[in-house]
Amino acid sequence: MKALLLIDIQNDFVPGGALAVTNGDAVVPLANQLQPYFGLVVATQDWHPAGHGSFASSHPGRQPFEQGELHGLPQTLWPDHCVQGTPGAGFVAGLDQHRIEAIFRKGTNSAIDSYSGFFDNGHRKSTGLADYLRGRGVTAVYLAGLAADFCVYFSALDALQEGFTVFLVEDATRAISAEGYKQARIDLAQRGAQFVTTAGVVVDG
Ligand code: VGL
Ligand code: ZN
Repeated sequence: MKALLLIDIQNDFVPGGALAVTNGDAVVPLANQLQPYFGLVVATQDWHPAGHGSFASSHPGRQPFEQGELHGLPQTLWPDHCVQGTPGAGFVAGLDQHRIEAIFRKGTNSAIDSYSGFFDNGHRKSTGLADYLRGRGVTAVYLAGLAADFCVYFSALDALQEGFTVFLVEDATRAISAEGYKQARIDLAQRGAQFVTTAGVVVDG
């Protein structure tokens, strides 16, 4: 069984949002088009408490996009984004939500960031996503959403490590940094991830 994982298709990651990914809104119609081809659709949601440790605003004198540290782990410092219950944390209005059977929230602990939908960045705590997928008989996951070089990338890495067959629906993602995604793509390919397009999924069923 194959599942579609819709990663962080939230207002703060599309143009007009606090951590807007260039053309991030372009993934929305593709995410909608993909959904009927999957037996299971799951979404992840970046869901930070106010004052989260990944926010530059929590580090006096530091600016967004600088490299910092969070409890011993290297941490990119972000603009405040996806604060629980704010409009920025909501799913993009155009996203078809009626097939989404479960939503896995992450980044809820102020002391650690969580790019992957499976684990926090220190791999200390599971979100339960892998067990949920296995419980539903899923063997292959297709990833779409934002951002290709952060939450999609790290979700794909963990999905591979958890033993799933991993497909990235490449036209249905956008990156924060083109250079960052270039490196991420090489790494994912080396680890056995496969790259497909929305049209390919739709044609092959
Ligand atoms: C993300 C940076 C910080 C993402 C989340 O969804 O890719 N990136 N938080
Ligand atoms: Zn975040």
